[in-house]
Amino acid sequence: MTDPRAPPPSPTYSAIGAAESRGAEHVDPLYVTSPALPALDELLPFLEEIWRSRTLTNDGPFHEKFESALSHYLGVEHLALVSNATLGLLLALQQSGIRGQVITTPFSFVGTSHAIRLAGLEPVFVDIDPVSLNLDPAKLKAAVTAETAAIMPVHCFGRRCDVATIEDVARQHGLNVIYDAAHAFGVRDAEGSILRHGDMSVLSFHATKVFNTFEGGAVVCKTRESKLDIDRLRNFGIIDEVTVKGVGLNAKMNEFSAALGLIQLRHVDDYIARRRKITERYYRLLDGMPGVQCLDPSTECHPNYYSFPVLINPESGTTRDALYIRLREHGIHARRYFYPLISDLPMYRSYPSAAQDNLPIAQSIADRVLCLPMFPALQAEQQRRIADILSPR
Ligand code: T4K
Repeated sequence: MTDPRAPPPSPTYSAIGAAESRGAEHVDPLYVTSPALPALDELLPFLEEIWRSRTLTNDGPFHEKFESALSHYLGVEHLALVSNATLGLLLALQQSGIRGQVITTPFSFVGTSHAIRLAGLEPVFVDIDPVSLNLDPAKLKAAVTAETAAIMPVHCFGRRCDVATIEDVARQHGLNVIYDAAHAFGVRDAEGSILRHGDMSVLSFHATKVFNTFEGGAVVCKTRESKLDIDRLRNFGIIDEVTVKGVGLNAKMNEFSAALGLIQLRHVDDYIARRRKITERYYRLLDGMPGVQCLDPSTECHPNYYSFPVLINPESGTTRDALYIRLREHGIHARRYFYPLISDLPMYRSYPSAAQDNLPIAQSIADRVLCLPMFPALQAEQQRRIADILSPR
């Protein structure tokens, strides 16, 4: 019997194969992102240093320097490097010591809910706001019960959550707040980094992010004590040769990633400035295009231009999936982040909060969203080509 919650038996997937075989020989593929890297020459002295010292991991000298330089760059006091954001989220939940349910968004990368489940907790999905694409504050308030132990909001696409309401709700009910800030590197509001909100915020430095160390991440903590807890838990809970406290795991950043991170910090302002120009060009190119809706630029924050999602509405005269395939026929690999919703995936769809009528806005956004290529090296000519393909035939 067909599962009613499975993503539509996809004409899409077979069509993609056909699209690729038609388009592949004519054009170089253009992906949704392409990692920004420094010149190899800049990295070589750091690699020579690692080869000389033979310290490859476990809190080496580059790790120490990068942790401190990154805290300074981000304007946060307590930060622990980790090997990726998924493990960072898991460690943050472990450190909080909570039991029970964690309110979160279904409109995110699956790693968000996986971390909750891996920590032995239960995700409770709450619908999103149609403008911010983050947790809807009113629905969040209504969803809190005696079982709720924490909130894990996501600053989706680097757009800041309604942090004031989230923290009000958390204070009233004594809940932990752990932000999934995987997309939010360098985003600031009027008072400083948005990573200062909540008990912890977790960044990703994956290849696809604004700031990459191949793989990597960081947990930004409110207090020094919790940072020291994360330091310990990311290294199996080891305190010294004979003492282990808590069931930690291996979530350490290695020396290569830390060295690369130090160099990437020299360039990240330039990467973000380039992303900004690309974003502005997209707004100009897509202005007035029927049915292709750009998101409202965030007015409260200094953004990082991580992603360029558009919503494909009926006035386009076509569907999101048809445009997705049309782009692929021309070698352009836009992505449907985040479709399907996490709540529609097999391991989550039986939770009561995953019911589709509980999440109408998230469902509607997931069906219409398309993330266009966005990375610092994207050329104006490539953007014009994308806009031409998107425009109504
Ligand atoms: N929370 C949120 C909200 C997240 O978005 C993520 C990750 C996490 C938590 C977990 O963070 P980490 O544990 O990863 O630190 C990608 C990334 O793998 C994932 O990190 C990211 N979010 C998610 C949004 O995107 P995929 O499966 O879509 O990636 P993939 O391999 O299809 O890559 C997308 C495109 O990027 C490719 O078409 C080409 C380009 N690319 C990718 C890689 C890996 C490159 O050019 N070079 C590369 O090395 O998940």
